[in-house]
Amino acid sequence: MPSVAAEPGPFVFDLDSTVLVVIDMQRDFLMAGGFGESLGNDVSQLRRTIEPLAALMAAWRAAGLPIVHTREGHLPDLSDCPPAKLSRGAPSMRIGDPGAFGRILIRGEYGHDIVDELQPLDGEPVVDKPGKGAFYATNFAETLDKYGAKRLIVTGVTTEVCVHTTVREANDRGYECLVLADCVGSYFPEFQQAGLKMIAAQGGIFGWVASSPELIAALQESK
Ligand code: TIU
Repeated sequence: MPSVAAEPGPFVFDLDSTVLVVIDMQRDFLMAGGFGESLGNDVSQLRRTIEPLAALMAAWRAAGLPIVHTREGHLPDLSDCPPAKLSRGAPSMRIGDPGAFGRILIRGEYGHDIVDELQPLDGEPVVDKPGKGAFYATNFAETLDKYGAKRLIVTGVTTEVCVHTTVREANDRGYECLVLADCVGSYFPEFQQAGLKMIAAQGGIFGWVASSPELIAALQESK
């Protein structure tokens, strides 16, 4: 079985039971002038993940392996958005308000969709989620079951928010998660660092951490 050099030790995976998960690589979070930047965030911290992630997705697809994408967002009538989430943030920057790329984090709007560089291929599932974690109020678990998934390669944004929530949820459900440091991003460098450390600490309390070139190398060796 392929093995990836990782913290806290090698991550060994099976090509038949491992899914690449790409979390919330949406224009609202990543594009200059979008929602993320309007909140005062530095989107370059997230955008550095696009290139390595595109390379990893190409290698993963070339190996014939499955990718599942997620998007955070809400129905146009906001009926799936808890009032406590909706009332967060300054007026004019709230979910559902008009933003540079359509209504912020609303399904069907341009800004809610995935950046051009990482668009899903036909047939790759896209799981729409109202929360930070991919399991809550979605068909993510059923989607993973269809692929017989036991292990997840976790990528996307943001490290300490949707990536962490999903990894924690997955860990409790029995999945082994490998998080790729160069393919996850946070607006806050200190959260990126601490978020990655928290995953692999204590013997891998939530999972493993490696970089995408190491995973791509392991894939190529397994051919
Ligand atoms: N996808 C995700 O992480 N949603 C967020 O709202 N992240 C922030 O860091 N704000």
